[in-house]
Amino acid sequence: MISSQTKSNRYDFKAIEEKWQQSWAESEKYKAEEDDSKEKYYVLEMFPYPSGRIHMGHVRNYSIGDVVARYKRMKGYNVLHPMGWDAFGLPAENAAQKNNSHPAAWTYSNIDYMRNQLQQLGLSYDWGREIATCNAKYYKWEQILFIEMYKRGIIYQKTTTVNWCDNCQTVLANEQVIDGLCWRCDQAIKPRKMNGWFFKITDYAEELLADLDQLTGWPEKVLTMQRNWIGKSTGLACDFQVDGMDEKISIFTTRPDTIFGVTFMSVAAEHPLVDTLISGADNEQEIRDFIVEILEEKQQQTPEDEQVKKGIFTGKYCINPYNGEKVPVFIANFVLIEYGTGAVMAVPAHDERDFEFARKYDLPIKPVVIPEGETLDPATMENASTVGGTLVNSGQFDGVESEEAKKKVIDYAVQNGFGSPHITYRLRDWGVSRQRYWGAPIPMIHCDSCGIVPVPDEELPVMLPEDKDETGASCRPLHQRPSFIETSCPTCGAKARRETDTMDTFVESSWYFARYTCPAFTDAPLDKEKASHWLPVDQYIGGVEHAILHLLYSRFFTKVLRDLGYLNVDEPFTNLLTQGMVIKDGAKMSKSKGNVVDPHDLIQEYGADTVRLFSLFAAPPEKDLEWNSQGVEGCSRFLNRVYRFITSRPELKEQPALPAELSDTGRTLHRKTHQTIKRVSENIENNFHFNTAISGGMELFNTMTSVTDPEKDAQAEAGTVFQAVESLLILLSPMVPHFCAEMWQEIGHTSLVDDQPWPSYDAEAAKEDMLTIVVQVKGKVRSRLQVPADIDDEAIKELALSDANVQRFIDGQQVKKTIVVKKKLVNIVV
Ligand code: ANZ
Ligand code: ZN
Repeated sequence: MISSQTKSNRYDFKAIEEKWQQSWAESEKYKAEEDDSKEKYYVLEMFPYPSGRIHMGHVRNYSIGDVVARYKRMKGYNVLHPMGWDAFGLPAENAAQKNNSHPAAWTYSNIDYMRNQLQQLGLSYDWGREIATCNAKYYKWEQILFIEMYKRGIIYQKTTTVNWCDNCQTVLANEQVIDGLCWRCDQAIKPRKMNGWFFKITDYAEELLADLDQLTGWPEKVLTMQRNWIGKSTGLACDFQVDGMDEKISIFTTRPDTIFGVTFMSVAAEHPLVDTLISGADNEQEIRDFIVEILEEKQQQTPEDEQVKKGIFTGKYCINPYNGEKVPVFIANFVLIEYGTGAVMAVPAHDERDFEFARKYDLPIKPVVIPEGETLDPATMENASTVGGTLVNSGQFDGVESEEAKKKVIDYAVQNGFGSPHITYRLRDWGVSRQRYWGAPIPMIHCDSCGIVPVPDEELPVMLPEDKDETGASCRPLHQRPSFIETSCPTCGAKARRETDTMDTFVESSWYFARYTCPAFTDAPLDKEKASHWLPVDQYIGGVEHAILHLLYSRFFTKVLRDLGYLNVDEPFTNLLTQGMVIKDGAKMSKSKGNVVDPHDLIQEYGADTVRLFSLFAAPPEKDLEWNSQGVEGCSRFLNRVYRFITSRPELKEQPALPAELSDTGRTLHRKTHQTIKRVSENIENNFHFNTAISGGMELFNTMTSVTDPEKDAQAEAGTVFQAVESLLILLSPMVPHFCAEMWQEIGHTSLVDDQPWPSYDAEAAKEDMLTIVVQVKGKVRSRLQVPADIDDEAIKELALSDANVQRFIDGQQVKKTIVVKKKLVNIVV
């Protein structure tokens, strides 16, 4: 690809990078310690799953984080920048099965390999704080937290219908079911009833929602996604008596103003009253078959699927408590059991789904809210009318406006004791049980007489059995290992069974950022003093694919940890940067698409600094980065040019001083230097636009080469050049740290570029020179313009013609000619 000649022309990045990596490691350069004399800054990138080797997405994410860390250090902050491994999960089991090895062996060897790769990138981590979540030293504390949460009532067990994949022998989260198939193996999933452990995240729904308002450093789109996921709705919960039965159906509605328009009732197939409602019906079997049918369809479809609405009459009626009307009760496929009360008062005139349903089954449509200036005729309506208006056919509420009516209708239910204001969240409790091997064991014991008993503290951690199981297989799930299961009850001593579920791996990633503050602490999950010192994370950086669950769970855990007394913050991440994807040929780089560029090869060929530079230069962090091999070449060429510039000027080693009086050429460079300091600082500080910061550095370098061009007469003084080189190295050192460290010493410094304070610019020096231009009309001086020295003739002409005084003297006459005498004079002929 590259001829040996151009290759030999390159600086020896390998030697330089190894030298500095070793030096940083030996001196523990990036070790973080609490230090109250400096302001703390905690920058964190989402930790990787140790899949085997790093990919370009990692390079990008970690390069961005490293620039922030290095920049903040130079700005005088005490920076915490840790790294670790999200090390539990299914791929390790699959790999172990395939290679007949153990998930631990596979995982730890991947970690070793990837740590080495990250070190080759020169990332400034405090490696002393490294965490691997599969290590019992980590998950022991997670088990302790689990028990504390259980004792506080934040964790409970319940039976639910789960998505079960027979092939993977595991429960899948809804997000892991794609078109009814397992995301991993593409087999059809089946519903299955199981007992599982749940975190009561819904207890925190309101706080999780309200506190989003304080996250002003998060992208708006992520806040919106979080809000929608929590999905708060306010309205009325009220009871409809079942006609002729001693049963009530509770509904939840966000449109109490439409209550007089109810013409039927829809309940979910799983609704607990269904059985009672239909038993004894003439067509009971038909109804039961229908229920089975829609339940099966439900399993196959994802929430986004548009489904054909269908239902069946139960044979029963219920009574609208507001007007005493009897309406038929249907079982309908679009009513969700998980939401609200699992039953919906149907108002076809004002709800789209109900409208469709009513047309299909020929049910009455009764408009009760009339938008201003409209009439609604049920016979001809083609859609529901979903906007507000004035109430009609609504008894004592006639004439009231929708918003007002909502309140009045709710008040009426409260006064008469059949309903109350109600808030519903879309958010569900977090099911954390997994039936896999490679996860943190849930530290509970089941005793026939004592029920659920937490494993006593002194017996923690409940270690994941590392040996092969009875069958010789190394990663069978715990429920298939009798020797793990059998235990005795900590309370009564009788024979008991260990819980065999392991935790969702999202649990580990929900609090690792806190454990980084005290990774070696052995008394408790967290050292409150240290955690309080460092948290919240000032800048969190990661992929937008984690915008919902990981961030929501981390926020939830932060609040729980606060309530358990471990933390004194409400939110974990003050600022969030979601970086775009790395794409090639129009698609996200991925193994399955076969468009992967391996950073390992790039590092070998160009060096880590070039790879970092490219990933920072090719796009601003929040945008997608399009892979481009010329871009990498360009970055490599740039560094090589800077290298040759510096190394071919031995006079720089003398560290010449800035002359007291600058020549014109010198001033040009001096000005560019200060403009660049300003530009790079602002681009980093305001929005992390490293790409424009880097082009600023490149421009400065171009000016450096042009003002030292031996072909030209005027050359900048050595002192100005020296100052420009110094600034360039400092400004670029967060991005290309090895290169700048080496070049810094190349220009005679014994200090480290890392230890240089971030430069501030001199506003006076950065100012463009101004020129005074005389403007003449018909040969008489009529105005003087102040313009920047580098202005072009066209711009001067425009300025002159639009000048108020000049306009006055042109006085509406036609301008025949405008003559510009370079940088001196404009003559206007009319
Ligand atoms: C009557 C009504 C009339 C409704 C009307 C809407 C418009 P959001 O805003 O998303 O919270 N609903 C309630 N529980 C449901 C369930 N388990 N499955 C499916 N739909 C359910 O939606 C609240 C509305 O969704 C509720 O208000 C209810 O329909 C329906 F003109 O009640 B509404
Ligand atoms: Zn017991």
